[in-house]
Amino acid sequence: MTLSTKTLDNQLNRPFRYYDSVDSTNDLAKTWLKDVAQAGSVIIADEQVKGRGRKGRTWYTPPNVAIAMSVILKPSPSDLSRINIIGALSVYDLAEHLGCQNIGIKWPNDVQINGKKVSGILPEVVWDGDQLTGVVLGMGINVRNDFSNTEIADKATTLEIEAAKSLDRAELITYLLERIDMWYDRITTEALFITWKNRLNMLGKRIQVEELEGLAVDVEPDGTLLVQDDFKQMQKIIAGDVFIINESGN
Ligand code: BT5
Repeated sequence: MTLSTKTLDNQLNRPFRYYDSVDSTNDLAKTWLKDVAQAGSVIIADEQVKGRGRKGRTWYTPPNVAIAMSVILKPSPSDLSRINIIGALSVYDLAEHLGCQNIGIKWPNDVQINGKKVSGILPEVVWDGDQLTGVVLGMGINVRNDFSNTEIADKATTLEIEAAKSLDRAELITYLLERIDMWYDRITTEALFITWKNRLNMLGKRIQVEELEGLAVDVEPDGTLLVQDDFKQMQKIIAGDVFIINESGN
């Protein structure tokens, strides 16, 4: 079924704005947040023409095949580092619910299935001076994209491929928002952190993160990654791109 305001209206019990095509749902959500949107409000688009990843990278959202959405949240400043985690856990839950196998979270925010990326998360924080206005949790999920003949053909996958069935995006969005609400209610809990930690797919492996190579040893409750370098020094990594070098950690 195609996405539309009508199909979503029947399913979503929250303020939402749906668009056929946007530059980036995160940009619209930030504007709505500054106009005093209620927490839990969501922007959804069928297509993004300037979808963003981290560090100015492109996130592909062609029409009819994916989910692009940005959820407006108003956490306390001390919980900001957990918004990313809530996004990744909710997509993981969705993939599990659909019967996908071999799901993992690659630190900090990629949800992978069978080692390929199915979703990316981009939280963006909005401040008014030193006051936190809120945060926009941007989520991109591949549902039935065709990546053949693209440069990410061997790195990206979709929920329809991995679940081996056709899927209705409005139903997926409804389920995802339920999971986001559930985890958001538990934002300060140990359970949220432990579940995320257990779902990470690179702990115990030799990784490269930015300039550093070493053993991915652990994560801290604020999401920081601990990597033991080759001089046996523990390095704390707050942000970066992880590449798994060796499954055994040696
Ligand atoms: C991310 O960045 O993974 C965060 C993506 C967030 C997208 C959502 S969609 C709704 C909201 N509105 C936005 O404008 N953004 C958010 P990063 O870790 O930097 O990964 C980007 C890289 O993933 C790109 O450089 C490509 O290599 C790859 N990529 C791009 N599109 C992809 C896709 N659809 N599926 C898998 N990989 C993709």
